[in-house]
Amino acid sequence: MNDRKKVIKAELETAHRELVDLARSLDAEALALPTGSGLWNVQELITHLATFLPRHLRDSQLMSRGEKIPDERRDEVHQNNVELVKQRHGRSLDETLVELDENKTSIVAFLETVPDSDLDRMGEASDGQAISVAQSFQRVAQHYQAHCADIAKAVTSHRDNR
Ligand code: NI
Repeated sequence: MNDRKKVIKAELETAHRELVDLARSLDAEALALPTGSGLWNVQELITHLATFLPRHLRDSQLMSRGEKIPDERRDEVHQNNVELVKQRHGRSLDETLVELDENKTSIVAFLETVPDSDLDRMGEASDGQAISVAQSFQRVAQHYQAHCADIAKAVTSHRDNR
């Protein structure tokens, strides 16, 4: 792996580890807290992070081959995310973290196969933004980080309101 891919891989691994550490630090009460999304509680938000990746991986793979991602409106992506979380209702955190880990392993394995020359290939993300293949990997780490911040906020505001 070249240096650039090593940096992207390290970002993914770090964001993933931070998410797992945060998830493991939460008790049942914290896992049940509502989040700012208004839709999911903390545990469901972690489930969302464990389930969005196969679709994202598919999109990144198409992008790396210079193929267009099939047109899907943003609310369909959202609906799909909602459905994936719903299907896993009642599942334990441990099971969710196993799925999260499997997905992270697949995306890192895919990163290792992407030729360096394809990292700057441009494509369209599911929200319509023009992004490069490298950015599509970075978005995974950013997605973990954004929702970790949502979780931290939910936990903090609950503590402050007690
Ligand atoms: Ni999200």
